[in-house]
Amino acid sequence: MNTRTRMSAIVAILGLAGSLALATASADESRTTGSAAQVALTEVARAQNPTAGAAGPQDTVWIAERAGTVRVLGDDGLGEPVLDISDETTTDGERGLLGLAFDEQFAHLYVSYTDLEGTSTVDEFTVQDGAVRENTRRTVLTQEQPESNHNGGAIAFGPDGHLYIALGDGGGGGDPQGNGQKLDTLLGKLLRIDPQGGDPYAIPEDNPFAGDPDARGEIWSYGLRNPWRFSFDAASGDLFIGDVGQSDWEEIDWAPASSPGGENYGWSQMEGTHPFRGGTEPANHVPPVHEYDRTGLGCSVTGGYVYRGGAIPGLAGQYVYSDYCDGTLRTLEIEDGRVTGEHDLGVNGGEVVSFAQDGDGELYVLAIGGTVSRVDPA
Ligand SMILES: [Ca+2]
Repeated sequence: MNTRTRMSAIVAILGLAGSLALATASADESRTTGSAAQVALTEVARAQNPTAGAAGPQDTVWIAERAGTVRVLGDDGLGEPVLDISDETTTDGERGLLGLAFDEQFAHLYVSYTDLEGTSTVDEFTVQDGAVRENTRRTVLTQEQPESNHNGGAIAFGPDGHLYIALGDGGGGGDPQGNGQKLDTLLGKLLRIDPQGGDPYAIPEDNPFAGDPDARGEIWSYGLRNPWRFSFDAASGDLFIGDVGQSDWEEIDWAPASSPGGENYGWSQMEGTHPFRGGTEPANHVPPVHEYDRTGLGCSVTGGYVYRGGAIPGLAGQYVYSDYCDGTLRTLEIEDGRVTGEHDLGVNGGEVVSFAQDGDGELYVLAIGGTVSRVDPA
């Protein structure tokens, strides 16, 4: 199987192919300052279609597998499943177990998945002594999905202690319902809720649309197409969102930790910095801090993390990301919301679908084909 055929097969497996066109070519780096950090990828485990990972209790890393299992990374790879919801999800389209997160004290585990009807679901479990208590399960939030693609699915706690949930525009291609710009739907949004503050959750009073009768109070920011992966800088608290493009532009969105929320990232009036299908740029459009086209660097951005580990000093403070179709690890240097440097780390993680960050700030690269690799110094 040649590379292109193999890539096409893999894209079909994840179901991203509908809106994607694979491209081969090389593109010049437009801005490169200094030299890239010297890194190597060390395979630390094999997983069954890993989709997400999170730092867990007692310095562990927990890995979510697409079909519905969660396993803990140990010295000899992944252990036996510590949670199994495989009879409650499917892997058609872009569905499956798509995200997991712990709260700050590792008191609760949250999982994000599509249920048997394709409905995006976030469930909560109590964690005691490092173990999931399955009889404590509670559904926190659900959102029906009109199509099987663009589910988003990433979840993470922010530095403010609230749970952020990324939801795609509902799918179908081109945002046919215009959900990205509608404030009366959770689709095409990044949400912010307090899962412990109410039943099933509370809306923080300082959310940008809390109390607005014409908007959903859960919305933190909007105008997103498929915010597949997002993260907070563990040092600064700044927010980074990798928003997968429709057909031309992959983008990374950014907001400072001091943001009051309400950012409009433009979709589906805009794709990156470009009007989409005759769209008009919203007056409050927050353009991406970085975008790239489909002429060589890939076709589906995979958002990562700002590196805050100690093993690779040359990588400190850089935002590490990749692309599902390209697999190359790349970094951005960002100052005050502006990209001041771009680097190609010269290593390839395969079909990179996700990154994970452990309690020490070290990064892991997850490829849908099954490898879990740690980013090490070369
Ligand atoms: Ca955008």
